[in-house]
Amino acid sequence: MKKLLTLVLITRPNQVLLGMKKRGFGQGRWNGFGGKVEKGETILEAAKRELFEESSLKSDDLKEIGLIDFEFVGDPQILEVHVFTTSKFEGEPTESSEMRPQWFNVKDIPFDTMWPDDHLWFPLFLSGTKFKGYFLFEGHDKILKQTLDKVDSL
Ligand code: 6OG
Repeated sequence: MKKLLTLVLITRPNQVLLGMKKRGFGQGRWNGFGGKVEKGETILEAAKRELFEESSLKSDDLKEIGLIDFEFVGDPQILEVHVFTTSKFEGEPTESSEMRPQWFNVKDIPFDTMWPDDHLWFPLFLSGTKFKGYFLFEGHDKILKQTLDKVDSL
């Protein structure tokens, strides 16, 4: 059983935009913008929609850079997260009911307040390297197993 999700990371020179998740899955953690792919939309359409809903930003330039499968002990559902990035966007980051956006210098990314997988693959994202990963979680804080590979295409 797989559930498709999106995650969008917006950049500008030496900075990345993250949102503080205010409710739901991942509450209290900084993350990119995204959510579930709905029936009748493509993964890219979902990525754009969630980006706009959560940050008020629009982009027609999202590039897929990563694909990560997350499994949680005791849960048969695998989360298949499609990670996109762009530096071309329109609008001003605006707080939504889900997310409070904030720019971070790439040297000051708040990994302590993010999902524990992020510090492993962010260096690949930040260097423009495409990647595929798998993380098995016990609860929301502990990674039991992981794979992470650079790929030429997703
Ligand atoms: P909603 O359920 O709120 O979308 N997501 C994760 N992101 C990271 N960095 N690490 C994880 O490790 C994640 N699990 C899920 C995908 C959830 C949002 O959170 C992302 C979606 O953007 C377990 O609709």
